[in-house]
Order: sequence, then C-alpha cells, then structure tokens
Amino acid sequence: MQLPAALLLLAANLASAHYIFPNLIFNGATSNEWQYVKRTENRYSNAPITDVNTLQMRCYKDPSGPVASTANVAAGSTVGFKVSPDIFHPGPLLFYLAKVPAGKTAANFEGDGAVWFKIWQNNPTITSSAITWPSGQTSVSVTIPRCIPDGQYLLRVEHIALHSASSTNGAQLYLACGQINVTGGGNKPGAPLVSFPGAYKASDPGLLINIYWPVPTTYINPGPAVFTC
Ligand SMILES: *[C@@H]1O[C@H](CO)[C@@H](O)[C@H](O)[C@H]1NC(C)=O
Ligand SMILES: [Cu+2]
Repeated sequence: MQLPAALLLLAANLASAHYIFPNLIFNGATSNEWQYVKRTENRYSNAPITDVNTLQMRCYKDPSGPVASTANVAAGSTVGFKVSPDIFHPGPLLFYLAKVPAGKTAANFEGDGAVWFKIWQNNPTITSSAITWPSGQTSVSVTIPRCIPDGQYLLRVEHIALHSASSTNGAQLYLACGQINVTGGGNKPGAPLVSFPGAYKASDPGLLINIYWPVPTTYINPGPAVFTC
C-alpha cells in the first residue's frame, strides 16, 4: 500500500510533535540511548500516555526492552535527560524519585507500590492573555536532594502536555525512568510517598484544564507536594 505523501508528512509531523527521554545526563556527560534509562514503549512513536490509570504511568517501560545499567551519582549533583527531539507542547515538567526496595535493584524494580516522591516541578507564567511554561528544551535536569539516603533509585521525568487537556484524558504524559545509585547522601527518606498509577486522577485540575480560554488564573500541578531536605 502506498500512502499519499501528504499523509506521510502528517504522520512524521505528529511523531515529531511528541518526545521521549532516552539518554541520561550525569557527571556532565550524555550517555547512550537507553543505557541508563528503562527503554520506553514509545521509542519509535514518541506517543504520550493519556490514561493516568495505566501501569504505563510508572516508567512507560517496554517489556521487551534491554536491561539498563545504573549510574553512580552523588547526592546534590545534577542529573538530567536528553529530550528527543525537544519539549514541544505547553505544560509542566516534574521529577520524581523512588527508592528501590530491599531485595530489588534499579534494573529489576518496576516502580510498583507507594514509593514515589516528587523532587521538583515548575510553575507557569500567567498573564491576562496567556498561561505559558518553558518549552523547546532539548535537555532537562534536576538536583538530586542532598539529604536522601544512599542507594539505588528510579528517577522519573514527566512532562504533561496540556494543549488538548480540556476534555478528559486529553492531557498527554511523556515520561521515562533513569536508574541511579546515589552516594554521599544523608538520612532523610523522601516523602510523601505515592503510587503510580494512583497519584493522579483524570479529573485533577492540573490534568483537565482548558489552558487557552478563559485564560486560567492559577495552575495546580498534579501529585503530592515537593519533598524538601
Ligand atoms: C552504589 O554505590 C556504592 C557506593 O559507592 C557501591 O558500593 C555500590 O556497588 C553501588 N551499586 C551499584 C549498583 O552501582
Ligand atoms: Cu505531540
């Protein structure tokens, strides 16, 4: 079957309007694709998750993906993800950590249970004419809290695209999990802990929202409060 050129172009544009997080950036260097990040199901399509009640909300892991390595990083250091191609849509960026339970490794832990705590999120700029978030980033990063206990963690990056979020399940979630081994940390465990799925509801005001009209006067990120040391 031959697809009309216009349709092929449209398909290419749709995929390029989406994005993935295949490379972990740590110790100042960008690693290979899926070397330290659990390979995600959308690695070719770049497609988002739209149902926040699915198990994909943990790490969007491709069950047939390779086993990723675990990166040694210091507490207090900056760890990031390369965005492929870039953050195209409007919406917030959030980072979560999950401490790997005893008996598991970052490589074989899927992020199940109430293990996730939020370590960072950004807030929009709101004027009378528009609500906007930073966009176009080709990499994103976060500081690993200094106070968390040493050990293996999953670092979950999440970008929530809100351009179609005025109807239920219209928000698009793009996410991935890096595998890290934190050293030089402290003794304050992350909190509060939430589960994925579970932490978000389709009706959350940060997920079901018309960002265009009327222009929102506030924005509430979904999920728990940000953990602080
Ligand atoms: C994590 O770091 C500690 C301290 O450097 C080290 O002993 C341990 O082997 C590391 N674990 C992994 C999985 O790299
Ligand atoms: Cu898109």
